[in-house]
Amino acid sequence: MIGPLAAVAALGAGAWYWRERGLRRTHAMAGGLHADRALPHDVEFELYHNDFSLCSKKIRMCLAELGIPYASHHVDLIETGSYETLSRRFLAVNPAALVPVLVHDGHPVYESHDILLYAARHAAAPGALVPPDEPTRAVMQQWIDRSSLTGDDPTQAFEASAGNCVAGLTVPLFAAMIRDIPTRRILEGLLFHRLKQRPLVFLLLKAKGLAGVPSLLPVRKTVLASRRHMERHLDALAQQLAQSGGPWITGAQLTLADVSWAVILERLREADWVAELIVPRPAVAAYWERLRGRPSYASAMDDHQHPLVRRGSERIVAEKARGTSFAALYAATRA
Ligand SMILES: N[C@@H](CCC(=O)N[C@@H](CS)C(=O)NCC(=O)O)C(=O)O
Repeated sequence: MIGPLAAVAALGAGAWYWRERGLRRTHAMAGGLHADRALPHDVEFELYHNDFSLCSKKIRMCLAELGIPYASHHVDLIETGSYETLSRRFLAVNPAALVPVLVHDGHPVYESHDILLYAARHAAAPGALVPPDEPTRAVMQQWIDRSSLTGDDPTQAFEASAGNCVAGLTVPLFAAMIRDIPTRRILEGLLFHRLKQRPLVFLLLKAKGLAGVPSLLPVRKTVLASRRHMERHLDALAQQLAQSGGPWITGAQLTLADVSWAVILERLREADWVAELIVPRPAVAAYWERLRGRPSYASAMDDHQHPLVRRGSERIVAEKARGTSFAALYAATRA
């Protein structure tokens, strides 16, 4: 009797999976406004975002600086609880299953670096966050690009992008946070995520735990390589601040480039890299202090502290204090 029952259950599960897979198909979406897509909306601007997500923080800070009010839709990532990005409801908003998404008058705008420029163009105060002259705008763009999280595999472009390095430097925080997430929720990612490598890494980090991160050789190499390249990006940032005369990246005006770098420095704080990467660079430390003094930083970052991120940061501090190979990973500068 068990045989036929098991066969019926397996058939049912298979049928469910094929149906869901069809309904939850994901694919990459080009950045910018998609005027051809219409979404339900209540107000002019709506933001789909996540408390922890780097790119979401960037857009929250940008909208706060521009004084653009928006309706907020928090969407969970696996790190904050579940793959809500893979739900049918969210895939209708973004078939790429990524946050953030800005919706303007019912039309979605994808890719955070494009959203920044789009939002600045639609701000009530003309010229806010964007320099008036073309050469300075080009410098701003160069620093936005250097801070962007690009490509399906961030580990492929450490040289070009500090945003991608941040993904590598966040690995300890991922490991610390994923401890609180049930395995079955990560498995949902294996079934439906476009990039299976991501849920696989989370499963591995969950199995090994925070203390086990240094024993995962490819992961250790990724952390150390991202750290090495981040040092170079931060040195370049210090140089740029000296060259522009500050207090901001392009000079006297706070721009979209500063908003993009604020979230990188904030993530270094969350993953407890401040002593290793920021403190040794007084110009960067002072720049970060100036950014932290902006009300927009408080509303985009401090007011969105997720309890799982806070707990994850505390676990990293505690593990470093134990002086194990995990502490050595933070102290090491070479693979
Ligand atoms: N290039 C995209 C990257 C967006 C992105 O990777 N978003 C992350 C959060 S920061 C995400 O939604 N991840 C969900 C997942 O990979 O499962 C942008 O700048 O908007």
